[in-house]
Amino acid sequence: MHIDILTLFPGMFCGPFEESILKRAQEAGLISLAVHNIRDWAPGKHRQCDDTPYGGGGGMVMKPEPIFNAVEAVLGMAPGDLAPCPIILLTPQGRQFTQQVAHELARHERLALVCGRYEGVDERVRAHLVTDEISIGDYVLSGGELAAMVIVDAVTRLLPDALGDPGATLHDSHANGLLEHPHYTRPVVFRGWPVPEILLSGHHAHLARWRREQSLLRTWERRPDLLQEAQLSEADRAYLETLQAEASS
Ligand code: 9D3
Repeated sequence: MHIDILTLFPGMFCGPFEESILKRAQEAGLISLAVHNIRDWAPGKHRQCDDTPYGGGGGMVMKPEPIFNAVEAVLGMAPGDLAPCPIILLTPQGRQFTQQVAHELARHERLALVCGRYEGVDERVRAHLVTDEISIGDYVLSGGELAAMVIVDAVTRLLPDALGDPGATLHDSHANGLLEHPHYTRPVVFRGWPVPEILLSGHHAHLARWRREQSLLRTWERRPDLLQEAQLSEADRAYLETLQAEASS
């Protein structure tokens, strides 16, 4: 997979792309990331990329020309060409990024991520250049850069072999629609707090049921909304009913 990122702040991407999974995935040739400075395609001596909004009201708006020029050059498009890959604008007005959207994006060979700044981008970028608009959640960021990093991270770890373990993403929270059971490692007693006995017992069937119930308990306590969509067995439903009964007594 190849991801082009277009931004006014290319320096922001240096750290995150050079560590851990993203670093290894690039070294392994699973993914290539190219960060482009939109300012390089801005015309004029001052390479101005923002301007005041028509109609007034404060703040600044990203000019369309540098963004169109940058995207067309990077993707090898002529003006008016059909987009050769998804061209995604990161904006608070986009559809919300979820694990499902990450899976959807991971199916493409190439993506272009356009990072908005200031109050937003000229509407003609939305209307005539981008093919998709994504937000990472309902909070106010300073621009699309951190959102682009979040998307690159979530998509990369879905690429086959990115984690060295083909099954690893199946266990992820949200992959099976429930929160995860608690995890413990050595020492068996830490500051007087022991690891639950069941984890040491070797009863594989009991352990599996315990983990499933811990997972259901956590989800019921913290994210009951997730239970609506989760795949639940009869045993799962029976356990949830005991929780419900305890709570209402
Ligand atoms: C003060 C301006 N805002 C009114 C609430 C509108 C606004 C414009 C631009 C708010 C934030 C931004 C910059 N944010 C992004 O470009 C952005 C973003 C975000 O803020 N939250 C979640 N996902 C994203 S993706 C891009």
